[in-house]
Amino acid sequence: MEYEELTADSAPRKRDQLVTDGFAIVPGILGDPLLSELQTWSQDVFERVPVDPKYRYQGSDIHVYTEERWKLMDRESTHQHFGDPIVQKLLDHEPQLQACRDLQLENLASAGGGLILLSKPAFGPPLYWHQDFMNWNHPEAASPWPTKIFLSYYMSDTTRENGCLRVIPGTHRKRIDLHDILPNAHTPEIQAIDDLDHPIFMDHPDSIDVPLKAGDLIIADARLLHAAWPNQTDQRRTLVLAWHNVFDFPNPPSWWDGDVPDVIRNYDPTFTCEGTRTVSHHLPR
Ligand SMILES: O=C(O)CCC(=O)C(=O)O
Ligand SMILES: [Fe+2]
Repeated sequence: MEYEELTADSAPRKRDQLVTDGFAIVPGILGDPLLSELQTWSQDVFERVPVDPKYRYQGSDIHVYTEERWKLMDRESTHQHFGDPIVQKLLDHEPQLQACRDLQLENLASAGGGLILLSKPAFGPPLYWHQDFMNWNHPEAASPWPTKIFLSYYMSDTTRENGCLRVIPGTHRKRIDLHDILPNAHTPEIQAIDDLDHPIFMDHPDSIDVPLKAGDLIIADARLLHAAWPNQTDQRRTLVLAWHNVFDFPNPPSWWDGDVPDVIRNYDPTFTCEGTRTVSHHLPR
């Protein structure tokens, strides 16, 4: 599939697609030499790291931080958590910064100063349907614009055959039946499911495949339902994902011309709640 380049015409359309569908794609943002460097580096990391069976559906769950953040964290490096200068390089990658400016993603900031390496090994299983939002009891969950997004790149071209991403457009703002049967993402409960015919892996009628070229930027709202097909090839399929905060909640984007829900207009900044991955009344049917 070919995706549209970012131009003065397409930028506002893509920005609106992120709002409406919950994701947007900007092709060709990560090229050489940084793409090759990330490919070689990530291969190297995976040669050193054994796959923990509990991450068999995600493939891996390796958190790599900027050196600055890693120093502040003051932890021992492990196979799963460490610092590396390549993280800052990616966060500062000018074409990515430019694309985000073009999409008017204001107040964009790395959440936690890191990236996550997710790798489906050769012949790896599918990834279950899930959403990654962690603050469903907060008025932020009802926001018509995104507040938490991932910026991701696949290290190889992806197709249904090697386990490309799948999404159900619009589910970041609308509850569907599938929400009712999903255990919380990346918890022991969902990791314990062994049956690949379980509905968490279903071929949902509203889902679409998102095949990408290596280095295409995909931006998605943390609330969006997504999954990945199994990898039926003998080549590893790796993803580099970085969580970001965006916009200055409760303030809408400068370009917002839609409604602002009452829960956000009347937001009390002293409000606090426990984080949760379980969807709430903030996600209406
Ligand atoms: O493997 C992928 O394509 C997506 C990974 C993902 O969404 C996750 O691990 O939360
Ligand atoms: Fe995810």
